[in-house]
Amino acid sequence: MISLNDYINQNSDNSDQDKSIFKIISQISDGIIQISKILYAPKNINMFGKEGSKNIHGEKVEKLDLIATNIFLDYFIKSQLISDVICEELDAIKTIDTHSSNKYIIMMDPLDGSSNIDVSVSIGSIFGVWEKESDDFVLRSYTGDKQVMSMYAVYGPNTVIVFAFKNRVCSFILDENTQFVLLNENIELPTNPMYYSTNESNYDNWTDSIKSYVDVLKQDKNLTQRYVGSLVADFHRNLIKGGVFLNPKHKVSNRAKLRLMYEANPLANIIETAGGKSFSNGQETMKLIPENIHQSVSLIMGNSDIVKNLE
Ligand code: P6P
Repeated sequence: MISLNDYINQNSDNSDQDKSIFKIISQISDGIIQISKILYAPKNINMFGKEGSKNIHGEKVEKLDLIATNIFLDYFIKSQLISDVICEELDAIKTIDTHSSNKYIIMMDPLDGSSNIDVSVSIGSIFGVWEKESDDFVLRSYTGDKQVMSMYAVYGPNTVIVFAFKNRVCSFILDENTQFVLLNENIELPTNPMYYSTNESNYDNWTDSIKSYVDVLKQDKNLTQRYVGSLVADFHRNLIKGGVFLNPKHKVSNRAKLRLMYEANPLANIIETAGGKSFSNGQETMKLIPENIHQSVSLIMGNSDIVKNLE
Protein backbone atom coordinates (compact mmCIF):
# COMPACT_ATOMS: atom_id res chain seq x y z
CA MET A 1 0.00 0.00 0.00
CA ILE A 2 1.38 3.42 -0.95
CA SER A 3 0.70 6.07 1.69
CA LEU A 4 -0.08 9.67 0.79
CA ASN A 5 3.36 10.64 2.09
CA ASP A 6 5.02 7.97 -0.08
CA TYR A 7 3.03 9.19 -3.09
CA ILE A 8 4.12 12.78 -2.45
CA ASN A 9 7.80 11.78 -2.10
CA GLN A 10 7.57 9.74 -5.33
CA ASN A 11 5.72 12.40 -7.36
CA SER A 12 7.00 15.75 -6.16
CA ASP A 13 9.54 17.32 -8.51
CA ASN A 14 10.81 19.34 -5.52
CA SER A 15 9.92 22.63 -7.21
CA ASP A 16 8.61 25.31 -4.86
CA GLN A 17 5.10 24.83 -6.26
CA ASP A 18 5.11 21.05 -5.89
CA LYS A 19 6.45 21.28 -2.35
CA SER A 20 3.85 23.92 -1.45
CA ILE A 21 0.85 22.23 -3.06
CA PHE A 22 1.69 18.78 -1.72
CA LYS A 23 2.07 20.38 1.73
CA ILE A 24 -1.40 21.93 1.33
CA ILE A 25 -2.80 18.54 0.25
CA SER A 26 -1.21 16.97 3.31
CA GLN A 27 -2.57 19.64 5.67
CA ILE A 28 -6.10 19.41 4.21
CA SER A 29 -5.88 15.61 4.54
CA ASP A 30 -5.00 15.94 8.23
CA GLY A 31 -8.07 18.14 8.69
CA ILE A 32 -10.20 15.56 6.86
CA ILE A 33 -8.93 12.84 9.20
CA GLN A 34 -9.96 14.95 12.20
CA ILE A 35 -13.44 15.50 10.76
CA SER A 36 -13.72 11.83 9.86
CA LYS A 37 -13.03 10.88 13.48
CA ILE A 38 -15.76 13.25 14.69
CA LEU A 39 -18.29 11.97 12.15
CA TYR A 40 -17.67 8.25 12.71
CA ALA A 41 -16.82 8.27 16.43
CA PRO A 42 -18.02 11.50 18.07
CA LYS A 43 -16.84 12.07 21.65
CA ASN A 44 -20.12 13.82 22.25
CA ILE A 45 -23.25 13.53 20.11
CA ASN A 46 -24.03 17.12 21.05
CA MET A 47 -21.45 18.03 18.37
CA PHE A 48 -24.18 17.19 15.88
CA GLY A 49 -27.30 19.24 15.21
CA LYS A 50 -28.12 22.82 14.28
CA GLU A 51 -25.93 25.60 15.62
CA GLY A 52 -28.85 28.02 15.66
CA SER A 53 -27.71 30.61 13.10
CA LYS A 54 -28.13 30.86 9.33
CA ASN A 55 -25.27 31.38 6.85
CA ILE A 56 -25.17 34.10 4.17
CA HIS A 57 -27.25 31.85 1.93
CA GLY A 58 -30.03 31.63 4.53
CA GLU A 59 -29.22 27.97 5.22
CA LYS A 60 -29.38 26.68 8.80
CA VAL A 61 -25.81 26.15 10.04
CA GLU A 62 -24.90 22.79 11.52
CA LYS A 63 -22.52 22.80 14.51
CA LEU A 64 -20.19 20.62 12.43
CA ASP A 65 -20.10 23.25 9.65
CA LEU A 66 -18.35 25.62 12.05
CA ILE A 67 -16.19 22.90 13.63
CA ALA A 68 -15.00 21.86 10.16
CA THR A 69 -14.37 25.48 9.14
CA ASN A 70 -12.15 26.08 12.18
CA ILE A 71 -10.29 22.79 11.78
CA PHE A 72 -9.26 23.68 8.22
CA LEU A 73 -8.48 27.31 9.06
CA ASP A 74 -6.11 26.12 11.81
CA TYR A 75 -4.27 23.91 9.31
CA PHE A 76 -4.08 26.75 6.77
CA ILE A 77 -2.53 29.03 9.43
CA LYS A 78 -0.03 26.32 10.39
CA SER A 79 0.92 25.72 6.75
CA GLN A 80 2.25 29.29 6.41
CA LEU A 81 1.35 29.05 2.72
CA ILE A 82 -2.16 30.50 2.64
CA SER A 83 -2.82 34.17 2.17
CA ASP A 84 -6.63 34.23 2.14
CA VAL A 85 -9.60 31.86 2.43
CA ILE A 86 -13.07 32.09 0.91
CA CYS A 87 -15.49 29.78 2.71
CA GLU A 88 -19.19 28.97 2.39
CA GLU A 89 -19.57 29.57 6.14
CA LEU A 90 -17.78 32.95 6.19
CA ASP A 91 -19.58 36.03 4.85
CA ALA A 92 -16.38 37.70 3.58
CA ILE A 93 -12.91 36.67 2.44
CA LYS A 94 -10.72 35.84 5.46
CA THR A 95 -7.11 36.98 5.41
CA ILE A 96 -4.87 34.38 7.02
CA ASP A 97 -1.43 35.90 6.53
CA THR A 98 -0.38 38.35 3.86
CA HIS A 99 3.31 37.58 4.37
CA SER A 100 4.94 37.53 0.95
CA SER A 101 5.70 33.82 1.10
CA ASN A 102 2.02 33.02 1.68
CA LYS A 103 0.97 32.95 -1.90
CA TYR A 104 -2.06 30.70 -2.22
CA ILE A 105 -5.75 31.39 -1.90
CA ILE A 106 -8.11 28.57 -0.86
CA MET A 107 -11.82 28.52 -1.59
CA MET A 108 -13.66 25.87 0.39
CA ASP A 109 -16.96 24.31 1.30
CA PRO A 110 -15.81 22.73 4.57
CA LEU A 111 -18.77 20.38 4.99
CA ASP A 112 -21.03 20.18 1.95
CA GLY A 113 -24.41 18.51 2.35
CA SER A 114 -24.24 18.80 6.16
CA SER A 115 -28.04 18.76 6.35
CA ASN A 116 -27.66 15.04 5.55
CA ILE A 117 -25.64 14.29 8.71
CA ASP A 118 -28.71 13.56 10.85
CA VAL A 119 -29.88 10.95 8.33
CA SER A 120 -26.41 9.37 7.92
CA VAL A 121 -26.08 10.17 4.22
CA SER A 122 -22.56 10.69 2.75
CA ILE A 123 -21.29 14.28 2.86
CA GLY A 124 -18.09 15.97 1.71
CA SER A 125 -15.50 18.77 1.90
CA ILE A 126 -14.50 20.67 -1.27
CA PHE A 127 -11.39 22.82 -1.93
CA GLY A 128 -10.02 24.88 -4.78
CA VAL A 129 -6.48 26.34 -4.63
CA TRP A 130 -5.33 29.34 -6.68
CA GLU A 131 -2.00 31.12 -6.72
CA LYS A 132 -2.48 34.66 -5.39
CA GLU A 133 -2.31 36.97 -8.41
CA SER A 134 -1.41 40.25 -6.64
CA ASP A 135 -1.36 41.93 -3.24
CA ASP A 136 -4.89 43.20 -3.82
CA PHE A 137 -7.52 40.48 -4.14
CA VAL A 138 -9.40 40.99 -7.42
CA LEU A 139 -12.05 38.25 -7.58
CA ARG A 140 -12.49 38.50 -11.37
CA SER A 141 -8.94 37.18 -11.80
CA TYR A 142 -9.80 33.87 -10.15
CA THR A 143 -11.51 31.92 -12.91
CA GLY A 144 -11.76 28.18 -12.36
CA ASP A 145 -9.25 27.39 -15.11
CA LYS A 146 -6.53 29.04 -13.03
CA GLN A 147 -6.81 26.55 -10.16
CA VAL A 148 -3.48 24.97 -9.27
CA MET A 149 -5.13 22.10 -7.39
CA SER A 150 -8.68 20.96 -6.60
CA MET A 151 -9.64 18.44 -3.95
CA TYR A 152 -12.55 16.89 -2.13
CA ALA A 153 -13.22 14.35 0.59
CA VAL A 154 -16.25 12.10 0.63
CA TYR A 155 -17.29 10.87 4.09
CA GLY A 156 -19.24 7.73 3.15
CA PRO A 157 -18.86 4.03 4.07
CA ASN A 158 -15.18 5.01 4.08
CA THR A 159 -13.34 8.32 3.87
CA VAL A 160 -11.85 8.95 0.42
CA ILE A 161 -9.92 11.98 -0.82
CA VAL A 162 -9.64 12.87 -4.49
CA PHE A 163 -7.47 15.61 -5.92
CA ALA A 164 -6.54 16.96 -9.34
CA PHE A 165 -2.91 18.13 -9.49
CA LYS A 166 -0.21 17.94 -12.17
CA ASN A 167 -2.84 16.99 -14.79
CA ARG A 168 -3.93 13.85 -12.97
CA VAL A 169 -6.81 12.86 -10.69
CA CYS A 170 -5.92 10.45 -7.92
CA SER A 171 -7.69 9.04 -4.88
CA PHE A 172 -6.71 7.74 -1.45
CA ILE A 173 -8.70 5.89 1.20
CA LEU A 174 -8.37 6.21 4.98
CA ASP A 175 -7.08 2.87 6.28
CA GLU A 176 -7.20 1.08 9.66
CA ASN A 177 -4.10 3.00 10.77
CA THR A 178 -5.86 6.29 10.04
CA GLN A 179 -3.51 6.85 7.11
CA PHE A 180 -4.52 7.74 3.57
CA VAL A 181 -3.33 5.03 1.16
CA LEU A 182 -3.39 5.15 -2.63
CA LEU A 183 -6.58 3.87 -4.26
CA ASN A 184 -6.28 5.09 -7.86
CA GLU A 185 -3.32 7.06 -9.26
CA ASN A 186 -5.00 8.16 -12.45
CA ILE A 187 -8.80 8.36 -12.43
CA GLU A 188 -10.35 8.71 -15.89
CA LEU A 189 -14.08 8.87 -16.56
CA PRO A 190 -15.27 5.44 -17.82
CA THR A 191 -16.23 5.48 -21.52
CA ASN A 192 -19.59 3.79 -20.76
CA PRO A 193 -21.37 6.13 -18.31
CA MET A 194 -23.92 4.56 -15.98
CA TYR A 195 -25.93 7.39 -14.39
CA TYR A 196 -27.80 10.60 -14.84
CA SER A 197 -28.22 12.54 -11.61
CA THR A 198 -30.65 15.38 -10.96
CA ASN A 199 -33.47 16.35 -8.61
CA GLU A 200 -36.45 15.64 -10.87
CA SER A 201 -38.86 17.25 -8.41
CA ASN A 202 -37.57 20.53 -9.92
CA TYR A 203 -38.66 19.42 -13.45
CA ASP A 204 -41.37 22.07 -13.81
CA ASN A 205 -38.83 24.81 -12.92
CA TRP A 206 -36.50 23.84 -15.77
CA THR A 207 -36.21 25.45 -19.19
CA ASP A 208 -37.61 23.47 -22.13
CA SER A 209 -34.07 22.62 -23.32
CA ILE A 210 -33.19 21.08 -19.95
CA LYS A 211 -36.52 19.21 -19.82
CA SER A 212 -35.95 17.78 -23.32
CA TYR A 213 -32.38 16.82 -22.44
CA VAL A 214 -33.42 14.94 -19.29
CA ASP A 215 -36.28 13.28 -21.20
CA VAL A 216 -33.65 11.93 -23.62
CA LEU A 217 -31.46 10.75 -20.75
CA LYS A 218 -34.46 8.85 -19.32
CA GLN A 219 -34.84 7.00 -22.65
CA ASP A 220 -31.15 5.99 -22.72
CA LYS A 221 -31.19 2.30 -21.76
CA ASN A 222 -27.52 2.54 -20.75
CA LEU A 223 -28.25 5.10 -18.04
CA THR A 224 -30.10 4.75 -14.77
CA GLN A 225 -31.09 7.58 -12.43
CA ARG A 226 -29.19 8.01 -9.18
CA TYR A 227 -29.44 11.13 -7.00
CA VAL A 228 -28.41 11.41 -3.34
CA GLY A 229 -28.89 15.15 -2.92
CA SER A 230 -25.40 15.47 -1.44
CA LEU A 231 -23.15 17.04 -4.06
CA VAL A 232 -19.87 15.25 -3.29
CA ALA A 233 -21.61 11.86 -3.01
CA ASP A 234 -23.34 12.34 -6.38
CA PHE A 235 -20.19 13.73 -7.98
CA HIS A 236 -17.90 10.97 -6.70
CA ARG A 237 -20.21 8.16 -7.85
CA ASN A 238 -20.41 9.67 -11.35
CA LEU A 239 -16.65 10.29 -11.51
CA ILE A 240 -15.96 6.63 -10.75
CA LYS A 241 -18.83 5.05 -12.76
CA GLY A 242 -19.43 7.70 -15.42
CA GLY A 243 -22.53 9.80 -15.93
CA VAL A 244 -23.98 13.29 -16.01
CA PHE A 245 -24.97 15.49 -13.06
CA LEU A 246 -27.33 18.43 -13.37
CA ASN A 247 -28.47 21.12 -10.98
CA PRO A 248 -30.03 23.61 -13.43
CA LYS A 249 -31.20 27.15 -12.68
CA HIS A 250 -34.87 28.14 -12.31
CA LYS A 251 -36.40 29.04 -15.70
CA VAL A 252 -38.15 32.16 -14.31
CA SER A 253 -36.13 33.44 -11.36
CA ASN A 254 -32.82 32.34 -12.95
CA ARG A 255 -31.80 31.34 -9.41
CA ALA A 256 -29.29 28.54 -9.09
CA LYS A 257 -28.20 26.60 -6.01
CA LEU A 258 -24.59 25.52 -6.27
CA ARG A 259 -21.69 27.89 -5.56
CA LEU A 260 -19.24 28.74 -8.32
CA MET A 261 -16.06 29.40 -6.32
CA TYR A 262 -15.99 26.51 -3.85
CA GLU A 263 -18.30 23.87 -5.35
CA ALA A 264 -18.61 24.13 -9.15
CA ASN A 265 -15.05 25.25 -9.97
CA PRO A 266 -13.12 22.64 -7.95
CA LEU A 267 -15.37 19.79 -9.14
CA ALA A 268 -15.26 21.09 -12.73
CA ASN A 269 -11.45 21.01 -12.61
CA ILE A 270 -11.49 17.43 -11.32
CA ILE A 271 -14.00 16.13 -13.86
CA GLU A 272 -12.29 17.89 -16.79
CA THR A 273 -8.89 16.58 -15.69
CA ALA A 274 -10.52 13.12 -15.68
CA GLY A 275 -11.72 13.66 -19.28
CA GLY A 276 -15.18 15.15 -18.76
CA LYS A 277 -16.80 18.56 -19.30
CA SER A 278 -18.57 21.05 -17.06
CA PHE A 279 -20.97 23.87 -17.96
CA SER A 280 -22.57 26.61 -15.86
CA ASN A 281 -24.88 29.48 -16.90
CA GLY A 282 -24.40 28.65 -20.57
CA GLN A 283 -20.58 28.66 -20.49
CA GLU A 284 -17.75 26.34 -19.58
CA THR A 285 -17.81 26.46 -15.78
CA MET A 286 -14.13 27.26 -15.42
CA LYS A 287 -14.28 30.15 -17.89
CA LEU A 288 -16.98 32.03 -15.93
CA ILE A 289 -15.79 35.42 -14.65
CA PRO A 290 -16.70 35.43 -10.93
CA GLU A 291 -18.92 38.31 -9.79
CA ASN A 292 -19.08 37.67 -6.04
CA ILE A 293 -17.47 35.17 -3.71
CA HIS A 294 -20.75 33.36 -2.91
CA GLN A 295 -22.16 33.43 -6.44
CA SER A 296 -24.50 30.53 -7.34
CA VAL A 297 -24.50 28.93 -10.78
CA SER A 298 -26.22 26.11 -12.61
CA LEU A 299 -24.10 23.00 -13.05
CA ILE A 300 -24.17 20.35 -15.78
CA MET A 301 -21.11 18.09 -15.71
CA GLY A 302 -20.05 14.62 -16.75
CA ASN A 303 -18.86 12.49 -19.64
CA SER A 304 -18.03 14.70 -22.64
CA ASP A 305 -20.11 12.62 -25.06
CA ILE A 306 -23.36 12.96 -23.09
CA VAL A 307 -23.05 16.30 -21.26
CA LYS A 308 -24.44 19.32 -23.12
CA ASN A 309 -24.26 23.09 -22.68
CA LEU A 310 -27.98 23.85 -22.57
CA GLU A 311 -28.42 27.35 -21.10
P1 P6P B 1 -31.43 20.13 -4.59
C1 P6P B 1 -26.94 20.07 -0.21
O1 P6P B 1 -27.75 20.95 0.53
C2 P6P B 1 -26.57 20.79 -1.52
O2 P6P B 1 -25.97 22.01 -1.26
C3 P6P B 1 -25.65 19.91 -2.34
O3 P6P B 1 -24.82 19.12 -1.56
C4 P6P B 1 -26.63 19.11 -3.17
O4 P6P B 1 -26.10 18.64 -4.40
C5 P6P B 1 -27.72 20.14 -3.42
O5 P6P B 1 -27.75 20.99 -2.28
C6 P6P B 1 -29.08 19.50 -3.60
O6 P6P B 1 -29.88 20.46 -4.26
O7 P6P B 1 -31.79 21.14 -5.65
O8 P6P B 1 -31.49 18.72 -5.08
O9 P6P B 1 -32.16 20.32 -3.29
